[in-house]
Amino acid sequence: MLIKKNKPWLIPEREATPEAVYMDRRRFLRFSGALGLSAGFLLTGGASVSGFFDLFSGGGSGGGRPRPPRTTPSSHLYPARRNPAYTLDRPLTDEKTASVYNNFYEFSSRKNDVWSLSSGLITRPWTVEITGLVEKPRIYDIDELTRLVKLEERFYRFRCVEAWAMAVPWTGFPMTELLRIARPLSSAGYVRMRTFMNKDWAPQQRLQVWLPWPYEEGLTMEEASNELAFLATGIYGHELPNQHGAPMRLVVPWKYGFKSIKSIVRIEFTDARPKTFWNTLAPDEYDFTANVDPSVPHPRWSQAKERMVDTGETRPTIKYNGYAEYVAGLYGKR
Ligand SMILES: Nc1nc2c(c(=O)[nH]1)N[C@H]1C(S)=C(S)[C@@H](COP(=O)(O)O)O[C@H]1N2
Ligand SMILES: [Mo]
Repeated sequence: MLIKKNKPWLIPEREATPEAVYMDRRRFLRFSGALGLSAGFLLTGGASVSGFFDLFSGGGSGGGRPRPPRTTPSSHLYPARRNPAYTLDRPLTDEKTASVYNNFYEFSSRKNDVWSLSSGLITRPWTVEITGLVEKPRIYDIDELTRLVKLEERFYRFRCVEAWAMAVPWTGFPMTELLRIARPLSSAGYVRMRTFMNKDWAPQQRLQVWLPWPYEEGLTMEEASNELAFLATGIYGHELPNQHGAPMRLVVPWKYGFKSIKSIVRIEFTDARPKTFWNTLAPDEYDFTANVDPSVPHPRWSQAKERMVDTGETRPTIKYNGYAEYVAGLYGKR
């Protein structure tokens, strides 16, 4: 058949620039299954596979497409079983919109530039250090860590402090699983999480020297122990693409998006409240707790409403982003 004879996946590197390529992994897997291609072929990863898919997608060189997730030793874990306990009152956000509208200041402060500029992030090998006040401090390889847990898919609302919102199918595991593995001591009051520091990958860590790199975020132990706190390794049924915080990021859906730190390299249990990136920069605008609350305006704008990023539809903001039944108890009567 034509496809095999012409080996279209062997297209020249220059025709498979990350910027030009978008791979819908599910569709690709269907095609590869039909062609009898093996996991070994998939593991060759990168440009050749993407280029191959491109020929079927009708996509190709029309810029402005997100970079595909690379194939990794954990790719076969996707799509994971969906946990039906977490449902939504709104349709899922269109993947193409979500993947080109990102906050990831290490790469750019312009949302629609992040997906292309984050191609410099190298996510294998990748280690996550568990340290501080724990019984089992250890450095885990990311693929080792995901094998110690059971990945699941959850649909969550997501609300940025800038008043835009999404509805996202994340794949990952609850933070409580990490606590089970690490066994924090009773003296631990907080979890501090840190993003990579690498000026070769992330131009803004080199250029914006006044920012408090590396990006750090934190939760109280009570918050980290809540069933909603989630460590995401995937999105839309495949691994996280770089712009969403590969290979692992936090998702705390009752808090403003800046709490949901991306590309985590270190998780430390501590007895002191951690200094965090946005809170250090502008404490009056971004507080440590940062729970979604329509009645507390940002100093420069209202939080009463939110705008869905794909449809532009406006909805009223809901306290705790709609998750009061899970988390209101953490905060008493506030
Ligand atoms: N390391 C790091 N994590 C980060 C950010 C960042 O700039 N750097 N931005 C935060 C903000 S403000 C938001 S709204 C979300 C955006 O996540 P998304 O791009 O996957 O939608 O990531 C959060 N995590
Ligand atoms: Mo945000």
